Amino acid sequence: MAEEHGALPPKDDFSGWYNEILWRAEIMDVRYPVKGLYVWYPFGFALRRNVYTLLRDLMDRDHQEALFPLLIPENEFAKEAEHIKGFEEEVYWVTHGGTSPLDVKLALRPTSECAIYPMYSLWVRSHADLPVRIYQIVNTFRYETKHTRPLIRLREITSFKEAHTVHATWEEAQAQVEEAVRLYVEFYDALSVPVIFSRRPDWDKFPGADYTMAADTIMPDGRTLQVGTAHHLGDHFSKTFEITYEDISGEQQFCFQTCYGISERSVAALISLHGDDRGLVLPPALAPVQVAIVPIMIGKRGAEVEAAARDLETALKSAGLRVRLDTRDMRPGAKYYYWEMRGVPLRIEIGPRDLDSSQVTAVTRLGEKTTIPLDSICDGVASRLTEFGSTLRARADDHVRSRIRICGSTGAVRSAVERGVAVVPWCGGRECADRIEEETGAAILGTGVQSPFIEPEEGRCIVCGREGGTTLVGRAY
Ligand code: A5A
Ligand code: ZN
Repeated sequence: MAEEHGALPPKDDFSGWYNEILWRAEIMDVRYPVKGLYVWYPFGFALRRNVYTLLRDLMDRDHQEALFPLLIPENEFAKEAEHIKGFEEEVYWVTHGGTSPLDVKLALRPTSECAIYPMYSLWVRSHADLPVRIYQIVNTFRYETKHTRPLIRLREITSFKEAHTVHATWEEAQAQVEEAVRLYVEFYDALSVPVIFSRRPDWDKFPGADYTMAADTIMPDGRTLQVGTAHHLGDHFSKTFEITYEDISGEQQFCFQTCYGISERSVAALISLHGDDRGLVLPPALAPVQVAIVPIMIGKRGAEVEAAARDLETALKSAGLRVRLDTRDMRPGAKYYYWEMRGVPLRIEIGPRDLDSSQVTAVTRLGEKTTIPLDSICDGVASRLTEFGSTLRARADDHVRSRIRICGSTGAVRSAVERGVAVVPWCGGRECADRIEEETGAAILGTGVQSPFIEPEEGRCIVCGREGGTTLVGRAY
C-alpha cells in the first residue's frame, strides 16, 4: 500500500495538498495507466460506501433504485438534438465486437437519459403510473478535455447517482426539481459541506433541459466546485422518446420529466473542506474508522494494558462504533500520525497510568485532549464524537461564509473571486455576463442564489444598471 515518507504539503498549497492526500490517506491511487481513470483504495472505498449509503437512504424515502445498461445504441442516443449536441464531443464509442464492426455503434453512457427513456416509454401507460421516481448508482464515461483530476473531473465517473422522474404536468416536474434541491441540501448537510444553490444561466444548462439548478461549494483555494445538479427537462425527451400517458378523459398526453445527479465530487468536497495540514479530517458519521485505540504498551504492564484495550474495543464496538485497536509493533507517535492522516475523529490512548486511574485519554482529530472515565466510556466517546461533528460543521460554515462577498462593481468582483465567490446584481443579459467574465476572469454561476449565508437582494446590474437579481460569480473547477 501507500508508503509514507516526507511531509504533506500545507493545505494553503491546495492543489499540491489535494494530490498528495489522496494516496497518503489511501483514498485513490492515481497510477492507473489511463488518463482520467483512478482506483479506489479499500480505505477510500469505505469512505465512499458511507457517503453513498447516506445518499441511498435519502433517495429510498420516495424513489426506487433500478439498474439500466451501460451501452446505448447510436440511434437512441441521437434522438434528442440538444442532448446529442451537448455530449457528442464527450462520448466514447464501442465500434467492434471482437474483430467485427458492429452494425449499430454503441455509446458508453455519459449519463443515462437515452438508456432509460426508451424503457419509460414502455412503462408509462396511464396517469395512474405517475409519478415515476427511479434512480441508479453507476459508472458513466465522459471524454473530458479539460484538465482531469481524481474525484473531480473524471473520464470514468465511478459513482454517478442519477435520478430520473416522470410527471403529468410541467408544474409537478418543477415541484420535483425543488424536492431534489431539498434532498441535496440535506445530503450535503449530512456531509457538513455547505452548498449554494442557483439557477444556471441558459447557456450553461444541461443539454436538453428547460432549466438547471446547481449546487456549488467553495473549495479551500476559493474556486467553486459544482457538486450536484437538478434539471427540469420539460417535455423535450418525452416527445423524442414518446413517453405518453392516458389522462382521465382518455387522451394521450406527453409527460414532463426531471433528472438530477451527484458524483464522487461529493467525496472530493468532503475531503477538501474538512482536511488540514496533517491529513484528512472526517465527520464522525462518515469516517470509516471513528475511534482508533492506541495502547501504550511499555514496561512490565504491556499485557495488562493490551487486555484493557481489547475490552475497550469490545465495549465501543457493541455500542455500534467503528473502532480499530492498533496493536502494531510501531511507536505510538507513528500510529498517531497514521490515524490522523486518515481523518479518524477520535484517538484513545490507554497506558499503565490511565489504568491506575480507571480512565483513558481521548484526543480529537483537531487536537483537543480530555480524559474519559472507563465506567462511562461509551457515553463519553459518543458525546465527544457529537461535539466534534458540530465543530467541523461550524468550521466549514465559517470557511464558506468568509469566502462570500457582496459586490457592487466588476472591480470588487475581481478581487472577491481571488479567494471565493462574489454575489452581484445582474440583469440576465448575455452581453453583461460577457463583460463581467472578461473583466473579472470569473464566470456567472447562477441566479436566484439559495444559501443561508446570502440574503437575496435585488439591485442594479453592475454592468448596465438595469434591474438585476442575486447572482453568483466565481472561478469554477
Ligand atoms: N443526467 C443529469 C443528472 C446529469 O448528467 N447532470 S450533470 O451532467 O450535471 O452531472 C451531474 C453531476 O455530476 C454534476 O453536477 C457534477 O457534480 C458531476 N459530474 C459531471 N461530470 C463529472 C466528471 N467528469 N467527473 C466527476 N463528476 C462529474
Ligand atoms: Zn446588465
